[in-house]
Formats: sequence, C-alpha cells, structure tokens
Amino acid sequence: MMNRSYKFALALTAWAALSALPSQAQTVLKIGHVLAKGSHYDVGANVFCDSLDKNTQGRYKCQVFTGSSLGGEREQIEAVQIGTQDMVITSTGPVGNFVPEIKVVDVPFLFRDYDHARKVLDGKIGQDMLAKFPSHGLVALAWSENGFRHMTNSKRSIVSANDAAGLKMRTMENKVHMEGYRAFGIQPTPMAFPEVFGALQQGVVDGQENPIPVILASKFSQVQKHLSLTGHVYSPALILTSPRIYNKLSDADKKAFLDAATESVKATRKKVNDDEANGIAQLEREGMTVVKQVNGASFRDALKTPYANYAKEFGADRMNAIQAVK
Ligand code: EAX
Repeated sequence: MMNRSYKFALALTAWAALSALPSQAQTVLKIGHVLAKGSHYDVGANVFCDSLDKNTQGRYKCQVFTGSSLGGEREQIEAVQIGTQDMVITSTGPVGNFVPEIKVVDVPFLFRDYDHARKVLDGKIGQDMLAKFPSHGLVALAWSENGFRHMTNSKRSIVSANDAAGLKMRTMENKVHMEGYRAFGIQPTPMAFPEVFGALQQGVVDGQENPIPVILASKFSQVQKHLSLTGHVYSPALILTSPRIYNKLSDADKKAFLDAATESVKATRKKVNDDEANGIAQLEREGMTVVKQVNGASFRDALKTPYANYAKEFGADRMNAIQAVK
C-alpha cells in the first residue's frame, strides 16, 4: 500500500516530466473569402485548414471568415499584404491591380473550357505566373477556381451581344473585363462583391456576371430574373498568403502548406463541377429564366478591337501560347 508522501512524490515527478515536454506551439491562421458558407470557396478553405492541421500535427490551424466578413476581395488582399490577415481565397478579379503579370488570365474567351483552363494554370504557364507574386508582397500557394462567368440581369433575355447593349452591369474591379464588356455595349460598373446583392436589389445596376457557383451561393435568383450562359470569361481563383508567414516556415511546413493547397483546389474544382452540373436546374426552380444557347459568335466578334489591345498589352505570343495548350 503506497503511503501518502510516496504518492505525492510520484505525482510531482510525473508533473515535472510532462511540463518539460516541448510545448506544441500552435498557430491559428486567419483565412477569409467573400462567399457564403458551403460555397466552392468555403469548401476549399475548410479542406485547406483540415489538411494543414493534419499535415502539421496540429501546429497550424485556421479560422475561416466567410461572406465578406473581412471585406471585399481587394480589401482582403491588401490585409494579407500588410499582415492584418493571414490568407485569402480570392478570384483574380482585383489581383491584377497587385500583380500585373497575371492580368492576361482575365481576357474574355481566352480559355476554351474547364479542362483547358486547369491544364494551363497547373502547367508551366500558370506556375510561372505564381512565381511573380512574392515581389509584390504576396505568396500564391496555388491556382484555385471560380468558374466560367455568365450574365444575369433583371430586364431581358440576352441571346446575342446586342441584347446586352445598354445594360448597366456590375463588374469586378478589373480593367481587362471592363474593356471587353464595353465592346458588348454594356455599361460596366465596377463594384466590390459585398455590395452586389444590394445594388441588384435596389436596381442600382441591371445585372452582373458570375459563375454558376457564385450565382447559387449568393442567391442572386432572388434579385435577378434572367440568366444567359454566355461563359464569356473563365475566372481563376487563388489561395494567397504573405511572405511574412510563408518565408519563416521550415521546408517541411512549406510542403505541408502546398499539399494542403493542392487538396483545397481539388475540392473546390469538384464543387464547381457539381454546381455546373446541378446549378442551372436549381436556378430555374428558383424562378430564373435561363438562355442555354447564346449566340457566342456575336460576343467573340465584338471583341476584335479589345483583342488587338490585349495583344499589345500582354503579347500575342503569350496569348497564343495559352490557347495552344491542349
Ligand atoms: O470571387 O467579385 C466577383 O464577382 C467574384 O466572382 C466573386 O467575389 C467570387
């Protein structure tokens, strides 16, 4: 039978041994995006966090801030740059204002389809662009995905480009998009994403353009009657952090971040595939009138002048190299 003092000595020894163990330093990363819980960005953010937690044995965890709670995409990118936010999953919409070298990806009709876009971005062309971020105070862990953008509006069905003419459409703060949309006869109104639902609801703008996953997650069917599957732009997304965080990581932890980003992108792309397959029927059930076959040639033909300008700005060779990827 152990006497009391022996038990106390035993407990004291155990406590001393345990407290000598290296404490598991834990970092909780603040990651934000502008879409609703359950959206393709949110699926990607949570898969990133779960994978990172597992890959680092709990040393790195995340707190996900959804629904523009940390502001619009431009604001969140700025916050990552200055260090008040650790990560953001964002479309490339405002990114060209921070990293001009990637603006070419926003050219309308540059990408043929999802397979083409994913091959370009995951290949040398896309990976070389990611290498441009650190000199602009950002680290791009991977290309993620927003999707092919389609037009919605409250006025009329859009079949050809001239049906869009005269409509006041919200656009992202993206000059490449705006130049192309002007050529369709649209009045582009650049606006941060958090303001879009309200602007549509109050009729400040007639319409907007976004991928099916965004239209679904943002419940635009409540404020927009018409959807036209124009697919006029492929909208990449990015998983961004800052050199302040990334450069202090060990090689093993850098790999853990990159592997978590790879898992995140797989999950986001799967959610985009699912939303593309099921979302249009859902939006019809929610009351939207959907034009499934648009006159794509009318939109492409309208882009002759912008394309000459894009070639001047980005280099015809660079654009041809992207389009040559099979
Ligand atoms: O990134 O601003 C936009 O229209 C974006 O597509 C949306 O915020 C998702």
